[in-house]
Amino acid sequence: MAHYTDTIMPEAINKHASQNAIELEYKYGAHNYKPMPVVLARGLGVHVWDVEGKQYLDFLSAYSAVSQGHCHPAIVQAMIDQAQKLTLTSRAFYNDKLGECEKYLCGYFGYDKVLMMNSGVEGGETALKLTRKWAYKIKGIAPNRAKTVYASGNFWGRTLAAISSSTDPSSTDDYGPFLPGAVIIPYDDLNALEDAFKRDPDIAGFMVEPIQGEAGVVVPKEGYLKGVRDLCTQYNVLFIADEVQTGIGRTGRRLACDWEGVKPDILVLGKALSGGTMPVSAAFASDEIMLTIAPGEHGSTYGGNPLACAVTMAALKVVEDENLADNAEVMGNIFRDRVNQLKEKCTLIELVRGKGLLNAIVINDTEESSTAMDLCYRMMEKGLLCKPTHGNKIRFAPPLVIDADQMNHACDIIDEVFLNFTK
Ligand code: IF1
Repeated sequence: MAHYTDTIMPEAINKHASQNAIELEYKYGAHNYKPMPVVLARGLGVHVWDVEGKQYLDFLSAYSAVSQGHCHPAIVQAMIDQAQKLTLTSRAFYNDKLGECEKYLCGYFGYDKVLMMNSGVEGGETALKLTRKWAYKIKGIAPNRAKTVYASGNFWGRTLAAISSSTDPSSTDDYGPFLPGAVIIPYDDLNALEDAFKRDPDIAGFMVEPIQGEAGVVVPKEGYLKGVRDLCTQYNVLFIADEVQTGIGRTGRRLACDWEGVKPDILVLGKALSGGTMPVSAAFASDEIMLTIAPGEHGSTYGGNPLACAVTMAALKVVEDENLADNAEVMGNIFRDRVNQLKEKCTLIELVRGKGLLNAIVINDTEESSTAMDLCYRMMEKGLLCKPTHGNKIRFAPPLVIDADQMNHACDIIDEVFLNFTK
């Protein structure tokens, strides 16, 4: 049996407190991540501070979970208030927060019902289980025959069901056997989608990200989502929108699907649903779909707990009260304009793409090159935190509360690093 040496110890950084924290994680924690060598201790708004007190602009936002800004006072206060009353009852009993939150969520996103879970992947699993129930009880597909279509390059989490639909070896290697029933087609390809529907009457759902995040902020052609909606309607297949990363204002609209005015049959949300305070996810659907799951057939200990409900309502109220979707659109335009200006002077940049404040710069180098990571290290030294996604793409996703001065300051750092970059 090969004994794999662990990842090497991150390069020593000449700061004792940070190094101590890194060494503790290295010694006592699984090596399932390779973080950038910065140890964060505080966050507020768009800023975070490391243990030595250095300030950074956070342009990752915990992968779009901290959209309302770090430690938003209204969300934290809601958490404190509820935490001193009642945090968890399980669903064995009712509580005074879940119904209020469910009504708020259904009114906010326009669905009959919602099923609250915890992590984003649990939201996706809920959507997949609803699709199967609907397949057998409503569409009439033969037992254990239902299939769901996914787009290559998708990422909806790390559970075995999620990686069973993955096309990324780093998600799937050495984790088999996989769950059957996943059909993979190319992203942003309506002909491939219709061919799959025509070919296989056992297809019950199509789960898709309106913009593929992990794949490198891949924005589909205008009309793709409308085409998905129409084909799913025509072939009686559930359109499942995974908006865990694109939802809740991130792309400049309440939901990324709103850019094309389409309504998915099942909507999956997570991340910013709680404003980056605790794991909260949710699957939304019509009564016809949602009521295919009977009591005792799905759930989780913490799903819809009173603390999560209080935080979720506060977090969404912030998105509305502070017009964060509109701000994301305006600030995102500043970002892409500035990077396109930089592109005229810098051969490192192949292109910049995204919507709202979900953007990526594609670096003019191979996927295997270290250029994107090297640039991120330099930006980190200058006080801007971001990280590559898949090789040569750097994702830039700040909290949606960012203002024009902060955005231009971040772009000044990007300019300085890119224009002075040498290998
Ligand atoms: C990690 C990626 C991003 C997601 C979409 C569902 C989930 C995610 C569209 C599951 C989660 C996170 C997972 C996190 C890093 C981050 C990520 F790089 F992994 F792929 F954002 F792109 N749908 N994405 O993006 O939500 O269960 O994590 O709450 O695993 O390191 P979760």
